[in-house]
Amino acid sequence: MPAENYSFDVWAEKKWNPSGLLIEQGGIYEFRTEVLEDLSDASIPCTPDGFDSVNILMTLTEWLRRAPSDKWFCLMGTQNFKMTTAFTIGSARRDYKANHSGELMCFVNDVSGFYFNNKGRISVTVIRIE
Ligand SMILES: [Ca+2]
Repeated sequence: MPAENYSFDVWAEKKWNPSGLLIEQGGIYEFRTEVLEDLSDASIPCTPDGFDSVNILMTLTEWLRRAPSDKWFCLMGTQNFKMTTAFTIGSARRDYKANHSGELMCFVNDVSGFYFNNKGRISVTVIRIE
């Protein structure tokens, strides 16, 4: 099967970034990222791998993150806006096997009401391996 290669942009301040790409259950996908505009959460510079809490307030609110066990600002994917399908992407991921079918949606991990102070843009490339 020829590799399918698809790119789209993710804005850090957007709670959802629809990709226009249908992910198929059982497919295996590789993700690559390139930061097009520097990423920051308020004054904290970061990467698509995310960052650990830098103060007690952040530590105490980790459980409020949309994906509580993933780092702040870690690049995440879901299908069709369903948080039950959420998976970690980060800066790169080689072998994501889709458990669901649906449109790929991406976001950087944050508390729902705190996207207003996010900056940056990431180009995400998705390659179907199998
Ligand atoms: Ca934020």
